Amino acid sequence: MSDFISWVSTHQSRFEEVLKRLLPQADAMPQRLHAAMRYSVLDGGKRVRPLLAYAAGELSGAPVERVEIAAAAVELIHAYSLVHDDMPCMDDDVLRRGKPTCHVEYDEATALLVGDALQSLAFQLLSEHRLNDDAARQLQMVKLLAVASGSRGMAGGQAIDLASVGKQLSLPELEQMHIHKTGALIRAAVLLGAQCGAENNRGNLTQAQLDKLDRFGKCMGLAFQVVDDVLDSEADTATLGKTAGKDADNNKPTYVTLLGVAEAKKMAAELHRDALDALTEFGAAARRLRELADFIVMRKY
Ligand code: GRG
Repeated sequence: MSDFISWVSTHQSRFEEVLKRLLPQADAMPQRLHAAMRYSVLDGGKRVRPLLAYAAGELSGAPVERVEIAAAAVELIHAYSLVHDDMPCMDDDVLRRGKPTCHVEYDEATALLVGDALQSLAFQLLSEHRLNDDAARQLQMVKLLAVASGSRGMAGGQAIDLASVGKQLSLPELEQMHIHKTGALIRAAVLLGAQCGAENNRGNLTQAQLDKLDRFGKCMGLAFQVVDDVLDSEADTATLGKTAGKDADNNKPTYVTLLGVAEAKKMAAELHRDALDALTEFGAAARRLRELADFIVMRKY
């Protein structure tokens, strides 16, 4: 097994335990809601955002126990967005992470509450654990995730997405949609991981360095979506663990419908290169972030 694959699998397993510990237990009242929350979050997903947070934390020298709280907050927001996105009022999908979607396994009202409760839990985690020695910096981190998930971030991107069905978008318009819908949370994962300050403050990066990481996150957020569009058009449902070809079926504009597969792949490669350029000054300390960038553009699911 390559060193990177082993790093990924160690961190995925470790993170699963973190989530199991942080989520409410299924036998605690209200049991059905808690069971549905655990069903929607545990045992599935690539955990790309938490892995990016771990890698950014390694780069900044942040204590891993702090990084994984921030990573969990981001993953809970991501999980909530998937649960809501799959509901009949949005994408109306029956399969997610290779199993029935939350509203199919439980019911629509429960799925709505699962999303609400996961979002609240994310902010509870960010506020009840010490993530940075500097309280003002920690408050900025809470704000960062709030903006990334709200109407100027992921939820706003989703609103643009819903409004764009059946419309012809220009490339800049499509880019704006995805920078918000998918990119904002990926960027937040990188920045939050990096800002979990070490007890001895070694973890504090300069603003210029954080800007470089932000550039990396922005490029990889968009690259992730371009690759997602290519996979949606090329891969099968069994490999993806979610319904393939959904965007075309729903008459949604994508990088593939706008540019064609070959140009979309070229665009992903350019974004990948720009992302790696942003890491140049970090040298060997950014090794895991580079490897994750390679994984994101080369992934098959
Ligand atoms: C409902 C507020 C709200 C937002 C929904 C994330 C999202 C916004 C919609 C999901 C639809 C979608 C297919 C988005 C494209 C990119 C994406 C986020 C894919 C899923 O993320 P992965 O591949 O999933 O990281 P896993 O299951 O591996 O965690």
